[in-house]
Amino acid sequence: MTLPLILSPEVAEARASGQPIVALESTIITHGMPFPQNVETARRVEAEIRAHGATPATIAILDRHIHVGLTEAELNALGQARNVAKLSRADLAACLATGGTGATTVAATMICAHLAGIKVFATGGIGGVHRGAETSFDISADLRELAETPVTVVAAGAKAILDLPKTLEYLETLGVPVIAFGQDDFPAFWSRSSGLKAPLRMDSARDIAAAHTMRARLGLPGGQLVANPIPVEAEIPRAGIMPQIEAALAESEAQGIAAKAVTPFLLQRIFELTEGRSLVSNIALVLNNARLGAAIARELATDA
Ligand code: PSU
Ligand code: MN
Repeated sequence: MTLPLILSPEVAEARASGQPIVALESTIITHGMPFPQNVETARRVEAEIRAHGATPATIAILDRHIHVGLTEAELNALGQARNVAKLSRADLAACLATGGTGATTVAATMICAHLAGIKVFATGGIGGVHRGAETSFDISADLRELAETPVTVVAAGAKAILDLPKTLEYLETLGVPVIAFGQDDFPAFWSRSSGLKAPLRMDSARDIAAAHTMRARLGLPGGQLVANPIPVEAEIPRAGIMPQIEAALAESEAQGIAAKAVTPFLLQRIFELTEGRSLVSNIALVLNNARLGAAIARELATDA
């Protein structure tokens, strides 16, 4: 049985010659940002990774195959398509088996990146423990994936739409290293600080790569979460975004939004309530994560 995996020519070449590769998810394109900024950002992120010495590999499910590296046309079509499934660990195989178009979340992108031999993945934010999880049980499958699949994920922390203390507790329970980059605090996506200390801090891509390799040497499953704070000039401080976050959460609850729909609903409402400012910050932090992802991938390629 061969894997239903299609590497783009660029990714295939990079892999064959051991060059650094950075995986990218597609849910951020289909469910995380509006068109046309989603496609523009996806292209800019890819360009940023190339400019920093690595090959980008955007991952999506098209026509019964895991595509690792998308063409211009595929990216463009995905960015405008409707009814694209948001795929996590639970629905990845079903989508491949039945022929739907699917965008990969952090969890599904980690699985596909690992199947393609890619060790580093850059994105915006990860899913986490939702507020009220003690009654809803809404905990993103991204967290368990970090405990299982050996991919280092660079994100700007997690959004304050989530319960951040519970998210950190849960990651600790699962044995996932949470590494703040260049500061002590765990960042909160649009804001550089969540007000919480991160369990670990590292100040160089080299250290992050060495820790990734050491986990494998010790036979520990799973990856690492690198929490990279948004650049200062793009930050929306916590007090500046909390009112919109609270308003979006209240609407989500009043409308009975549940399960997979929660995160996309909140992102869209916060975009509207901040009159687009949240999106400007979101784009800046993804580019910043792409640069750090490329640097980590370069270190890992040197080690190999
Ligand atoms: N956070 C963002 N943008 C996103 C997501 C999270 O700022 O696009 C997406 C990612 O794909 C993440 C997913 O893996 O939402 C988490 O969804 P859920 O909470 O349903 O697990
Ligand atoms: Mn959920």
